[in-house]
This record gives sequence, C-alpha cells and structure tokens, in this order.
Amino acid sequence: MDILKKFSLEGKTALVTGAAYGIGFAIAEGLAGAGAKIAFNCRSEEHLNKAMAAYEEKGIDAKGYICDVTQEEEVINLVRTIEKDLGPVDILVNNAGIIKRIPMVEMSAEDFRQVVDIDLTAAFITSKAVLPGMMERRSGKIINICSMMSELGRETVSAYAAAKGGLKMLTRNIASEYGSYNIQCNGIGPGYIATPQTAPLREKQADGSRHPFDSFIIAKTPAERWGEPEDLMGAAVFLASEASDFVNGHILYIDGGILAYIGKQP
Ligand code: NAP
Ligand code: GCO
Repeated sequence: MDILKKFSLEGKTALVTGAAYGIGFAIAEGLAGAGAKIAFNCRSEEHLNKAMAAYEEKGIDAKGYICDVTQEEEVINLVRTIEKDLGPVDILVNNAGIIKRIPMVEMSAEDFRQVVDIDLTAAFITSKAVLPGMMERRSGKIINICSMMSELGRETVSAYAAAKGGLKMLTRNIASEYGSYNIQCNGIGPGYIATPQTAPLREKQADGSRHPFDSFIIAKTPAERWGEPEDLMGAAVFLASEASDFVNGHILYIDGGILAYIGKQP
C-alpha cells in the first residue's frame, strides 16, 4: 500500500476562511501542496490583492473572494460561487478570527460580541452553508482553528477564550451530529504562532530586549520557540485527508508542548 496516497487531496476543493495571510495562508498552502484546489476569503480588497499575488508567487492558483464570515447571506453566496468556480466544497477550514486584548471589566459588550461573532458564530454560519452538500455527497471535512484558549484562560482575553472554548464544543457537536454522513469535524489548536495577530506580544522593547510576554512564552514552551504558520501545515493536511477518516471531534494541539509543561523554573 502507498500510505502517502491517504494524505492526497487531489480532486478536492478546500475553502479556507481568512486566508489572506497568517495561519490561514499557510494552511491553504499546505492543502494546495497535497493537491487541493484553494478558495479563500477575507474582508479587505487590499488584503485580497496582496494575497492573490502571494499565492501566485507560491505557484498556487487560489481563488480569492471578499466575504465577511459573520454575514450569513454573504457566506451562502460565497459557497455557491465557489461551487460554480471550483466545484463543491469538500474541505472547510474555519480559520478567520480576531482577538481583542482588553481587561474584562473594561470590555464593552459590543467588543465581546464582535469577537464571539467572528471567532465562533461565523464557524456555525460557514459550516451550516457547506454541510448540506457534504451530507448529500456523504463526505466532508471541517477543520476549526481553535486555540490554547480553548483550554486555558489568561488576563485580557475573556471574549476570545469564551469563543475558542465554544468552538471546541461546536467542533465536537458537528462531529456528533453529522459523523453518520461520513463527515469528520476536528479542530487544530495552535500554540503561540508568529503572525500579525500576535505581533504586539513579540514587539522588541525600547532597549532592544524581548517583550516580557515573548520571554514568558519561550519559558512556557518546551520547544523554546514561537510556532511558525508552516508548523500547522502537516496537521491540516492530515485532518483534511482520508488518513483521518476515523478521527472525529478531536482537537489536535500544535503548541510545541505548552499544554504539557508547567514552565521553565525561573
Ligand atoms: P491574523 O494574522 O490576524 O489573520 C486573520 C485573518 O482573518 C485575516 O486574513 C483577516 O483578513 C481574516 N478575517 C478576520 N475577520 C474576518 C471576517 N469577519 N470575515 C472574513 N475574514 C476575516 O490571525 P492569525 O494569527 O493568522 O490567526 C488565524 C486563526 O488562528 C484565528 O482564528 C486565530 O484565533 C487562530 N489562532 C491564532 C494563533 C496565533 O498565535 N497566531 C494561535 C491559535 C489560534 P481581513 O482582516 O482582511 O478580513
Ligand atoms: C494571546 C494570544 C493567543 C494566541 C493563541 C494561542 O493574546 O494570548 O493572541 O490567544 O492568539 O490563541 O493559542
């Protein structure tokens, strides 16, 4: 048996939300490397144009669309358009997400709702848009990009942790409700990854020293480094391919060991 064939995505169409850059871009690159046709979306025309050039530079013929994943009508139209352009969505990666780092007692309900809307409700909306077709074809893969904050809390990220904790349970519920249609829904839980989203946590100090949070993460990570978006590619290909057909409702943490480690003694 050629076991690598189980990881092939040839003939499959993948939608990766929020894949203009960062983790989504790397995951889309990995899925393309395994043979998938790539569709991605974001809200900003500028980000879209830059992303199209970046995908082209990588030799990836990605199709990009402007779509706000919190808007159900936009998402339904996005999925219909992708089906016309590339074919039915076989693989959905719910990656689009934001974070607002505000002490809870200072956070407005509006800010809280915006984070939950993008990081959790949007995954419900987009999954609901692709599930009927997957049910009809009795085949589909949904991968939700969870977080360390699906398991742990910390100061200033109440909305994000609530959303990512909810996303872990949405993942398990989709797995439970639709597993009988040969649909697998799993999560990837990245550790601390070097992207624009975490750039404020890695900014050099005025004296050129590391940001205190940067040093904190290094001390908490057995790998003694931040993750790179490319570190997530293998897990994404695995969870998008037939190699994971009997994996369902699982959150695969790609965190350099943070969740297993009490942290380096000062
Ligand atoms: P990022 O660099 O901030 O990229 C976020 C992407 O999502 C951008 O392409 C953004 O494009 C898009 N986006 C945001 N809101 C959207 C909306 N309403 N509709 C459509 N697209 C939207 O973030 P990242 O670090 O790559 O993180 C990607 C995912 O991984 C997020 O879900 C994040 O929570 C999760 N995660 C990140 C880390 C980390 O350490 N970086 C760790 C664990 C989990 P536009 O602004 O143009 O829409
Ligand atoms: C933060 C970070 C984290 C990461 C990621 C960790 O402020 O703590 O942004 O939330 O984004 O989710 O897995």
